[in-house]
Amino acid sequence: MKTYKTEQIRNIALIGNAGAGKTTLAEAMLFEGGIINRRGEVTSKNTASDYTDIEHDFENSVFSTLLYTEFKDHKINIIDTPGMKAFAGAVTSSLSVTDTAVCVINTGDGIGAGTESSMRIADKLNKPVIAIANGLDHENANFDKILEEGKARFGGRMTIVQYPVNPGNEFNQVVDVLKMKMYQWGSDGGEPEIIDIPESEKDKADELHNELVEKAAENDEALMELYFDKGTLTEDEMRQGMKLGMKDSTLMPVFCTCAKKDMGIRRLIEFIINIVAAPNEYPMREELNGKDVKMDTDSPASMFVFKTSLEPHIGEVIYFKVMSGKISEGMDLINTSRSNKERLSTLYTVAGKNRTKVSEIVAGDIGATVKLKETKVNHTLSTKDADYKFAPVEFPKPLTTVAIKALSEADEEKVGEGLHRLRDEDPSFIVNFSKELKQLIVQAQSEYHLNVIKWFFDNEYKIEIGYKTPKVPYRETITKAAQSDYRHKKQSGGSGQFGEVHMIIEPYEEDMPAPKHFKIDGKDWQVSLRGTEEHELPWGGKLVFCNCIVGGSIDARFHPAILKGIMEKMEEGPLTGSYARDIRVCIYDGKMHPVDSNEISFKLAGRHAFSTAFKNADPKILEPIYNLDVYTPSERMGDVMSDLQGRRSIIMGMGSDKGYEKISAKVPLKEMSNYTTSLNSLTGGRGWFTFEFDAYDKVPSDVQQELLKAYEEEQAEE
Ligand SMILES: Nc1nc2c(ncn2[C@@H]2O[C@H](COP(=O)(O)OP(=O)(O)O)[C@@H](O)[C@H]2O)c(=O)[nH]1
Ligand SMILES: [Mg+2]
Repeated sequence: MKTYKTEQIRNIALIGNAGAGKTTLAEAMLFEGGIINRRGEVTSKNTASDYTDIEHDFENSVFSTLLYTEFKDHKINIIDTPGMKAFAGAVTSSLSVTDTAVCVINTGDGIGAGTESSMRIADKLNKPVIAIANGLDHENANFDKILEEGKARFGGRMTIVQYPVNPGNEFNQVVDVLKMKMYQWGSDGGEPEIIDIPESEKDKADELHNELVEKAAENDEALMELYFDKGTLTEDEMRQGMKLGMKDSTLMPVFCTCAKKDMGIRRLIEFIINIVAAPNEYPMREELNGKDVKMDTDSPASMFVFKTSLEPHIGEVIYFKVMSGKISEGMDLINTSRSNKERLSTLYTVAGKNRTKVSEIVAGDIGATVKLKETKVNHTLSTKDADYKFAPVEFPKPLTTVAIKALSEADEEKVGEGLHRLRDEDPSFIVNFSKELKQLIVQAQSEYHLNVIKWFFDNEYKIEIGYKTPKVPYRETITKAAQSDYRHKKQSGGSGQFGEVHMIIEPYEEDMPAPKHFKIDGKDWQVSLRGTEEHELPWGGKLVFCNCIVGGSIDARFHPAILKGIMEKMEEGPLTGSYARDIRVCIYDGKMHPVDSNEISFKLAGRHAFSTAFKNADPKILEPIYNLDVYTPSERMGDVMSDLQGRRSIIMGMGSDKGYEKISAKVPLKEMSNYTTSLNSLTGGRGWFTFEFDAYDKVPSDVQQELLKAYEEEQAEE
């Protein structure tokens, strides 16, 4: 294969709804570039992209796929992304290493929720976008509707470069208002006939041409002046203006294709070569060691890993972008994220399932290697001296949480291993074992995302797993002061055990005054404070331990044991075994025995006294409350609202944001399970949300009763 210079490289990502035609478009682009010599079909499971078993089973892209095509002395790296919202992680990492998003829209269908979600990611990462109106041969292809919907959702930036003359089954003509020519294809697509715009289309073409010229000129004063002087712009001037408009997200040029019949592909490739700049013309990815990195071949070599995947017969394949210098076969680099050396024994340029060995990959280009020791997604490899470390891809936060379990206990360890392997490949889900809940927790983007994990366990690891709603990390606290004392006494043979502790406990609050006087059940108590220890609890909240002992009734050497006893009970709350928090304990009296008192005795006395006091202090269960921001199309607002009300939520605010209604609410975590699925079905997949832990709050008394009952039953079973 030819070696390319940085200036000859273009990096794009195909984004958009599942079924829009991205994988088919990629196939046509490879075919046009001569990379493959016949076009596969998604339905025949023989495309260059979508080549894995799971994608064949799901009949959908699940991963991002690296591909490339070659055209007129340029190499275009194409990353085909999966369209479903579940795979937002793959869209994010793909856009992070490419310079322009090519957003494919199915004109026989509609914009689609996956398109919107991918576009949100492209916008967040400030990527220029080219829109493709694909599937113009569909019987019901409706170009105008797509344009109208697109403008409503993505703003007025959608600007026609091409429009179809005869959308529908017979589709084969496009008017190009940049070139001011008509393109016409034979039934096999491929190379078009370029002809003059027929009289019947002239007025429309002129009008759209002027719109495009204005849009191209509006981002640059010099161009604007030229336009006023001459009344038009040359093709080159327009390109220059369009480039600027795309960079500023004020212009999203619209092209027309029928990917399935290879119509409009060649023109699209040419446009990409002309309008997408070389990778070194875009801002450099942030470097974390404060180095000034240049994307040129003279700089020290470095590469950034954006994807890994385990592939049959070849092992783990590591996909990377060369950030600086040249990577050559046999080179040793340092993984600066792990500080170990890695040898790049084999380098590939990749067209989906087809890999070609190359001896060198230059700055800006994207390739793959194998047999690295410890290199994972988001790692940087660089020369030792350069010591570059690029900012990691920020993967989307998971939105669905489940507990996962092997159906057979013997497989438990393997489940953990399998999950970690999958997680290495897809950092948009998170795995951890919760010591508190005693459950293995998986957080993913959606239920569909969880189906992918299940598929791997069923088909590759051959381990049966099950998902369950995870337990809620409740907390316990008290709402009034209570007093109790406890004597631990044991006489067994020789030396005995003796410890007696008297305490008052009360709810802890920030900045509360020092303890002095209590009134408990009509009785007055006075204490005098000697010392205070404040303990931040690992599970949130505080335990404040006040020494109010007078007359040395308990030696200071036993205080740590008393604290330990209390802490043990805090860790396993008296109500439901959940962590307790926000309590102030005053130890004000007790008794020792000259011989039998020891640490264990005081620990037990502390523990029991605390437990009794806790139960008398009007204890309450606390639940985690989350701040939720939901975005919904306005016509679904009512349904989304009433669903939220059914989830014990408190609406905090409402507003409009980019054509969406935004609802902010506080919702108990317990009510959030299955929210991704519910919101999807309420909004036809278009709604989305973000949520974040806010605080713990008391559960309503009916919920408390339910939880106490459930805990009792659970205890009885054990
Ligand atoms: N009629 C027609 N079908 C298309 C076109 N592009 C793709 N398809 C079909 O639409 C289906 C989904 O295409 P695919 O490329 O997998 O979409 P992706 O999910 O965006 O990757 C496949 O069956 C394709 O053959 C097109 O331009 N016209
Ligand atoms: Mg696809």
